[in-house]
Order: sequence, then structure tokens, then C-alpha cells
Amino acid sequence: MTRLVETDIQGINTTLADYDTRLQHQTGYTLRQIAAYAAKTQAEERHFGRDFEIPFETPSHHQSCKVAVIPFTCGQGIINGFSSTVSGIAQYLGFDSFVTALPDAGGVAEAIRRGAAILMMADDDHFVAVNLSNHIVSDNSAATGRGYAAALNLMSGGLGDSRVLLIGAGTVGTSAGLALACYGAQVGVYDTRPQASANLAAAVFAKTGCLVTVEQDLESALQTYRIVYDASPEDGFIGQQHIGTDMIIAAPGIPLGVKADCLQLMAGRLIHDSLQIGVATMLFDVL
Ligand code: 2YG
Repeated sequence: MTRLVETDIQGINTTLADYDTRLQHQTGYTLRQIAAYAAKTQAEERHFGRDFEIPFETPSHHQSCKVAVIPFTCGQGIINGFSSTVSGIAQYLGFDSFVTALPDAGGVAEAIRRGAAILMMADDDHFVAVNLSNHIVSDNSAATGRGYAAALNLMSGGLGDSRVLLIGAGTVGTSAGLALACYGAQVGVYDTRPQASANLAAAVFAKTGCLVTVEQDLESALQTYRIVYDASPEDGFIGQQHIGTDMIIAAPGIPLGVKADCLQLMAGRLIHDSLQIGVATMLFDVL
């Protein structure tokens, strides 16, 4: 998972309503509905057919769950705006959230003293949400993978029997592969490391019984799939020559695989953000 920088998160909090409106136009569902659906998919691990079972009545008690976001100074240190952006997303989703005045252990103590039920914190390797009352933990990479798969399933009108090219077999890609298989998609995986692709295919088969095709050549794969899930850490490798008229792409996090000069072309057919879907899914995971 690539480390965010301040410019990746600047302005998220002040544009969440517009972002959500765009997301709703693209997928038919709001950030909250997508996150609740993604969390429920994991919990149920059921095959969702076309009749989406959106828990529209997202757990009402979430308003009572107080969320504390705790800055962590370890490793490469605090990212300006990270904690306040995470807290702003929780607030937007209806949670009572705050950023602790203290970082690290002092922040954990402050969070608990101030009655938080859910703690969110990130060091350089793990970004987690933990629920102190039900002991459920959600990791951002796994939640992001699942949240984007849910959004893609909803945007496509149901992935059952659709071929999906999954690029990147890391932690986000593996979580995505499991969720895509649960939605009935026929997944093809490409990674620069053939062993990583093989490991992902084995993990998906072991957990879901679904067969994943290992794609050896990215260029040819991009010509034959209409639906793409970009879970790779590569920047700008999907260009005009790859983008068909009906292609849809889910691209979690930073960097974005779609070239900047293709964003206009992909307007309305690309799901991408730096934090929102991952954070929202984490919160509904631990409810
Ligand atoms: O508390 C802080 O401000 C820092 N310790 C946060 C460090 C976060 C490092 N991790 C990342 O930047 C990403 N893995 C976060 C998740 C990206 C979402 N796709």
C-alpha cells in the first residue's frame, strides 16, 4: 500500500458531499450504502446475485458509536491532515468522531477516557479500526479491496459471470479477488510477480472454490477485458489504447493506473479516491 502524502488528502473533508453525489450517480448508491454492503458481504460471505441486498437501513446505532482517530508519530511520522480527514469521513457517515489531542499511547488513553468505542490509527505498515466492545478489527488494505469490489459490483449492475481483470496481487488485490469471486465474477489476475498471481488464485480457490485465471501478459489482457480492477502500485499505465468505449475501472488508492490524459475519457466510468471508500468500509466492518 503506497504511503499517502498531504496533497493526496487535502480538501477531501470539504468535498465529501460532492464526492458522494458523484459516487451515487456512478454506482447508484451512496458511500454509506456501498460501505455497509461491502461490510455485509464480508460478514455474510454470500453470493449476492443481481438482487442486491443493500442494508439500506445502515446500522442505526452507529450514531452512538464514538470514534477516536489517534495520530501516530512512529516510523516516517504524522501525515498532515491524515487524522482529521479520517475523522471527517467518519463524521460525514454519521459517526460521532474526534481526533485525540495526544498522539501514540497518550492518544489511546485519551480516546478511551473520552468514551470512544472505535479507535482508528495508522503506523507506516498498518491502518486499522478496532472496536473495543465487540473486539472486531478491520485493516484498511483488506477493507479497501472489498469496498471497491462492492462499488464495482453495484456500478456494473452485478458482476455475476462478468470477466474482471484484477491487476495487482498484493493485500488489496487479494481482498478484492475474494470479494469479486463472491460476486460471481470470472476473475483474471495479472501481477509482475507470477508467484503472487499464483498465490492469489490459490487463496481465492481455497476460500470460494472459484477458479481465477492467471494472465501472463498485461498488454493483451487489457485488450480482452471490459472491466478492470487496478490494485497495482504502478502509475499511469492504462492509456487511450487500452480504454474501450464501455470499459469500467475500479482503482483504489494512490497512485492511479489510468493516465491523467484519459480521465476525461473515463469520466463516470472510473471509481477512484484516496481514502473515502476504504475508511467507510473499515467503519462498517467493525460495527
Ligand atoms: O498518524 C499519522 O498521521 C501517520 N502515522 C499515518 C501514516 C499512514 C501511512 N499509510 C498510508 O499512507 C496508507 N497505507 C494509508 C491508506 C491509504 C488508503 N488507500
